[in-house]
Parts: sequence; structure tokens; C-alpha cells
Amino acid sequence: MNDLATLVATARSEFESCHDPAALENVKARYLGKTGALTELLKGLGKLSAAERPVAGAAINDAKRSLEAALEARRDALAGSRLEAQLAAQALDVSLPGRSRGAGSLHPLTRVQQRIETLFHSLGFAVADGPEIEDDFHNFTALNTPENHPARSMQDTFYVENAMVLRTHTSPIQVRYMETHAPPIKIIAPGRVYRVDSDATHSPMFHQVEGLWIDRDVTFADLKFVVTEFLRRFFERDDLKVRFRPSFFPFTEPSAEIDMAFADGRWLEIMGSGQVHPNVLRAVNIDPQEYQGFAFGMGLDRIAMLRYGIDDLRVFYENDLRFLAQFQ
Ligand code: 2NL
Repeated sequence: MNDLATLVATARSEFESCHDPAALENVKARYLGKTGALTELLKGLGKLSAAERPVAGAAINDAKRSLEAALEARRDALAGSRLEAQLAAQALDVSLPGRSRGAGSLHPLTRVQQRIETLFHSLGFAVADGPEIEDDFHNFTALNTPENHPARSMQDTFYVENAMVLRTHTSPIQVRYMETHAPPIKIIAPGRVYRVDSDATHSPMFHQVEGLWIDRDVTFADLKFVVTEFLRRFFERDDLKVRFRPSFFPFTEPSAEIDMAFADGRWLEIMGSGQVHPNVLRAVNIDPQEYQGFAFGMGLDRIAMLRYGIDDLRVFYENDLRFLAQFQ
């Protein structure tokens, strides 16, 4: 039975050299299949004598069992290495740091608005809010703005249905506050405002902060103190210079344009202000004989540009992350 031993040895080594299950099943068919080498040997038993048959039969069956065992072992080994390859491919390194989502940040205009609110809060001012779509009375009439004033024209202001306007300043917030609160009144009114205007330094939507302090004896001297104190704290410069230039607004009398200068001596126009016009107080049923005070208004976008050294207003509204991510 030397041939049988050779056959078994050859088959085993062929099993071992198979590296994928399909190849292994092909080799198996050549030895153990219907027309396989071992199957043919079993079929040939009939030709042997009765004396030879049991010995040869037992030997062939032994060889068959041994090949079946070798086949099964090789199948297991291939399945095992396939699983290992899969596990290696999907390996998870639990010691790696987690993937974090980048933290967002506040828009620079929001940061500047919050800073202004904090500073005025420390000077005793509350923060008031109101609608962005206003009626003619709160946006213009109550503010002593004449019928023919250019701010009232469709060229300068966005009109929506029912004679409503997108507010052109945050003054109507203060008008509404005076309608619903008795003096003393000490508020700032930050928010979005709208004008028909668009270039590098003007956006159709921009931001304003107005302030209002009404009591029995609030004077222009109080205005000078509050504004100077605010600007020095906002720009963190104790040596910041502030000057008041005579000007005109329909809603204040007298009125002043406020300029400021850093140490370099260049003057910058930064806000408008004045003593609240008696007609404005009358429009909200406050007696101008009893109460007086000041108001001011500034562009938030402009003050933010100065604080961060930005020369084009449009970057605030483009939402380019390369710009916004600089304010983390
Ligand atoms: C500017 C000028 C100003 C006011 C706003 C105001 C509000 C009320 C009554 C009186 Cl309720 N005045 N606001 C006063 C003076 C100037 O803003 O150049 N803003 C950017």
C-alpha cells in the first residue's frame, strides 16, 4: 500500500498549499469527490479477491478518514486566518484621542455688542429691545422728524406693507420704553437697523447702539462723562481724547457729534448725541418742564471695525470661516 501512502501525503501537502477556501474545495474534489482518486480506489475493490478485499478496504477507508480530517483542519485554518485578517483590517485603537467637534465661537459683532452691554450695565444702564419692523410714529414722528426729512424717503428707507418700515435706527426702542416706563429712565438700545445703502463701509442691514438717560437734572455734563468713560473703557485707553462738535439732529437740542483720538492724535468721528428734544418727550407724555436728559447713537459695526482693525465692513456679513475663526 505504498501508493496509498504517497497519495495521502501528496493530497495533504496540496491541502496545505491552498490559501483560499475555493482552491481547497477544488483539491478536495480531485481526491474525495465522486470521481476523485480515493473514490476510484474504493470502486476498484470489487476486482480484488475476497481475501485481499477487507485489508485493502480498511486501508483505503483509513486513508479517506485521514484526508477528511486534514481537509477539515485546513478549512478551519483558512476560516481562522480570514477572521484574523478581517479583525486586523477593522482594528480599533482605543488609546487614540477622541475626534472632537471644533468649538464654535461668537460673531465679532455679537462680542462687541455684549462688551458694550457689560460696560454700560456697570454705569447703571439697563438693556432694552423692540421690534425691527416699525410704524411711522415710533420710527419718525415721535422723534420730531419732519414730514419732508430725507430719512423718510423711499430712497433711504425700506418700506414694507401697511406703511411699516424696517427701523432706520434703534431710537424707536427708546420711544416705546418711554411710553411704558416713567422716569428715571437709563437704558441702552442695541440692535439691527436698515437703510438703503451698500458699499465697502455701508451695509443695508447694520447695527446700532443708542443710549438714553432721562431724569430731573441729567445734563450735557453727564453726557460728556458717560461717553468719555465708556470710550476709554471700551478701547482700554485711559489717555483716549474725546471732543464734542456742534451738530444737528431733529431729536436732540443741542446736538453734538462726538470725536475721539488715540495717542497718535488722529480724530475719528465715533457717535452722535445731544439733549433730548422737548418735542420727543412730549410725544411720549413726559413733561419737559419736569424731566430732561441726553441720548446718543453709534454704529456698532464701525466701533467693531476700529476695535479689531478691520477696514471692510462686508467681512462681517460674508460668513467666511477663515475670518470668523479668528475670534475664538
Ligand atoms: C448717530 C446719531 C443719535 C440719538 C441718536 C435719540 C433717541 C431718542 C431721543 C433722542 Cl429716543 N435721541 N437718539 C440722539 C442723537 C444722535 O445718533 O450718528 N448715530 C449713529
